Amino acid sequence: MTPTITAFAASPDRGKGLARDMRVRWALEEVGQPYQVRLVTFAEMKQPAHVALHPFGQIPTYEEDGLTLFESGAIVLRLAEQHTGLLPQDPHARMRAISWMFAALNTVEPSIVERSMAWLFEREQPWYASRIVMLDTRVRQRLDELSRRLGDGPWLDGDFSAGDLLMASVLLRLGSSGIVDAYPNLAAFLARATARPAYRRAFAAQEAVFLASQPPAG
Ligand code: GTB
Repeated sequence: MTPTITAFAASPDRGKGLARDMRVRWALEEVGQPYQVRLVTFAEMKQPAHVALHPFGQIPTYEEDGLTLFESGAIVLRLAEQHTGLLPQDPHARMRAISWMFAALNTVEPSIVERSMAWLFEREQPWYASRIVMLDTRVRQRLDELSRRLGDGPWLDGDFSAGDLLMASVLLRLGSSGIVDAYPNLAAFLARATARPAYRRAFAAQEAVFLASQPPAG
């Protein structure tokens, strides 16, 4: 059965690939698994039919042969377990790659999300200028550590894995902040990750949703 994922009918990022369906699309493309997408509005996400799939009324969800999943990390893990290419076969290397998946989502992403939320919802506040300095410091602390560990390696631990996929997805959320550019090895890591054909296909697919929603030019 072809799996179905959910994604924003109108992503607030206007096709920049920052919403969390993008990492699932990318994983699907990496393993060569065709998929369908059901687009949902913000209102539909809060309706019982969607909440039955996702307890927090969010995207992405994943449905496949009677299995319903939420949480982008769990979905990527399912795909990586089910197919070859995203996790090493060696048991120790496999668990190290899974550690990087958790590190991306639990250790690196929270400070990046907090910074994005402040920029989105608090930038008109009088205290924003001092808060963003503090949030940037927290993000940089993680990037310092990550950059040190990555060193000159192409990927975080051996071959490209689901850990790299999630870490790159998380770092991409820093977007035009310029923060990643201060770390040449992390910038190169992102360039390598986003040059992968699977990433490009996933990006184009989610961007097409935004482009289709735009009125014809002229
Ligand atoms: N931990 C969950 C996961 O990893 O799957 C988090 C899921 C989540 O936050 N989903 C968001 C959502 O459904 C979309 S990705 N939000 C709607 C709601 O909560 O009502 C977060 C996101 C949204 C927009 C941008 N953007 O515009 O740049 C980036 C990321």
